[in-house]
Amino acid sequence: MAYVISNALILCVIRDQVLRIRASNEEQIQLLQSLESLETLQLDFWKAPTKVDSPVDVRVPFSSVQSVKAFLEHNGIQYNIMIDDLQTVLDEEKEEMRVNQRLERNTGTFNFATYHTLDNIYKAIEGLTAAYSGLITRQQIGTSYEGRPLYVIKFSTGGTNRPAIWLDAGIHSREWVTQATALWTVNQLASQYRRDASITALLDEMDVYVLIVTNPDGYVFTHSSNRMWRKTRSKQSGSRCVGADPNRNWDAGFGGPGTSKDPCSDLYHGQRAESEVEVKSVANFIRQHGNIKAFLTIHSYSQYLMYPFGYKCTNPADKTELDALGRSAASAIASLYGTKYTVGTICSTIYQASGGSIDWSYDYGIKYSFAFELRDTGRYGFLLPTSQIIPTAEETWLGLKKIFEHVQNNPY
Ligand code: BHK
Ligand code: ZN
Repeated sequence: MAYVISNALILCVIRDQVLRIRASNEEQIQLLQSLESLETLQLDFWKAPTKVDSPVDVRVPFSSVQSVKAFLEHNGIQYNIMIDDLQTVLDEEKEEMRVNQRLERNTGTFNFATYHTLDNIYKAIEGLTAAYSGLITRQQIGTSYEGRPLYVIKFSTGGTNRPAIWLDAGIHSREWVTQATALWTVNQLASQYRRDASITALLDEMDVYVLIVTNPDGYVFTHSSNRMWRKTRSKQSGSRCVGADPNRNWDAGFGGPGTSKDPCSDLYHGQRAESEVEVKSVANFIRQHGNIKAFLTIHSYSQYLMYPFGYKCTNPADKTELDALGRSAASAIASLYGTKYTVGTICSTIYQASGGSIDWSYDYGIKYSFAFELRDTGRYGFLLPTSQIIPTAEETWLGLKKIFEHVQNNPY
């Protein structure tokens, strides 16, 4: 009998959990930060502890669950269990993908409503370029650390080096709804030319560049080995740990607050600005192009629409305009399914974070620099169910269109 009981116990307790923690004062924030720096606990902060009252989501490995809960309770820090059994959610995601992919094979059509491997995303890109050959072309802007092509899709109806909009997704590999949304967006943009008046007007004047998988090595790794991988996969000399945070690797306050010099950290800034080839390839592309008017980057999760700065907590010169535009995009997003976004600077919305892409693009002179954080607010976090891919892409599209229209109507 005891044997059966211990078996059942093993069955129900061997699982990682995601806790949502609410610090109610500065002292508790400090306590959480000290927890974060204890490497033996192997905590994975999905949202970092920085502000009183803004929830902190942390993945706790099974081996640390008891001690972390005891620590929180001992210090009177409030928490609740966001994901009781992470493995179950991962298994469900795998099963959803399996069912969706079978559907795809049977119908012979690409399914935008599921998550795909890198190979299949790249095949879809080929398919789209063939289907819309007069409108879109595929351009390789570089090669990832492990040797994979970085493909940008270019929308152009003519002209040379027209003013252009940049859109990237998947710089953090585990944010799967972002690559899926960007792929849906490419298809939508292509199919709306000569259908939707504002998209037609946009593409008659401007080009659009979309990088769907900014961090392909990380993306492959999330499929093969560790679904929760965020960084690149570059080797770090003198460390057994791999990868740098590509959104801490840009030349904007490099190495400042909100970064780590520890290669084992998820916030590791890398050896130097643009040390990550994926970052350098995009930065080179933007510099060489010379006529980019908007720089939009897509992350998940939290439902934020943010503008600079993150490396400092001062407002950008264009704050009034960016804030108004951000709010109008957020209300467009909410108009479809009621999804509520918070709009503001990176520093005021999330936390101080240095070396991020939109700070670099803004300081480089690209006024319309925004970062999206798509659904949700933490129920599933990075593991957003496939049933939410299309609704997320649809509502995001409305926000993107507001920004596109404003950029087109406000040349500078
Ligand atoms: C976004 C843009 C610029 C600076 C910070 C952020 C927040 C982002 C990050 O890099 O820490 C949060 C995140 O990955 C979850 O998408
Ligand atoms: Zn991210």
